[in-house]
Amino acid sequence: MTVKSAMIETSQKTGNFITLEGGEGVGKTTNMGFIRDWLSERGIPFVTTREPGGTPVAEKIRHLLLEHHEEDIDGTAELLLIFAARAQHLARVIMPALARGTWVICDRFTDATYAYQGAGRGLGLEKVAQLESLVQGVLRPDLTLILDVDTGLGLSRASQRGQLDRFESETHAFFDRVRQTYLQLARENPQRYRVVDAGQSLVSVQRDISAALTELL
Ligand code: Z5A
Repeated sequence: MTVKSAMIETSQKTGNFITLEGGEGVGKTTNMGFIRDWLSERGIPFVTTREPGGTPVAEKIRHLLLEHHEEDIDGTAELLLIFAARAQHLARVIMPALARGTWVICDRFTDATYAYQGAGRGLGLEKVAQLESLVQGVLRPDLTLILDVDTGLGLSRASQRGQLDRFESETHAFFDRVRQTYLQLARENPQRYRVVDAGQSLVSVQRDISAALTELL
């Protein structure tokens, strides 16, 4: 595949593209179920998917990224693996769905790369922006829901799930940088992002998600 053919033809996009973001234990998986029900009740055609992953090949890259290795994974290698998985996911799942008018709800997307690799790993936001342009062209989500919770509370929710993967084993300071970067992205582009206080009760979180989705209709 040439670099040019990997670029996204956004002129073919008609469905809405919604991404769900946030640090550890913010409740993305829990609230994905709510979003599915919300769309089904309104008869809106949709697919749900996730990153890294979303296709068989991209899921293999996810496995490589999340598992522990004896050899340290270099930060730039990690960044490129994430965008390799994303290119595959865009070409095989996201763009075809949007082109046929299906909404795509994705558990994490490029904002996670800004937050985790750009800030968490300290690679810098500019490198992420360069790869974002290369892989996505001008495609950006129509709506990004950032589930925001105090870092300590998120980590304590996540820690109840047992064995920690390669990211979950990071420090509190790492996850603070992740959180602050998400909030910075939201401040810089308030049209696209909605920050939801994920420290509230689930009912209140879902009321806020519902309000943000309604704005898209
Ligand atoms: N990653 C990256 O580095 N760069 C990238 O570009 C991308 C990803 C795309 C995998 O992501 C890792 O990939 C991720 C970043 C990296 N690493 N980490 N760590 P993931 O999304 O699959 O993994 P995750 O972030 O760990 O998500 P998760 O494990 O699925 O957590 P969650 O979905 O946000 O939370 P949850 O499972 O729905 O909820 C956690 C618990 O809290 C659960 O017991 C709930 O019942 C409870 N909960 C949820 N909401 C509430 C409220 N409101 N009140 C009380 N309790 C609640």
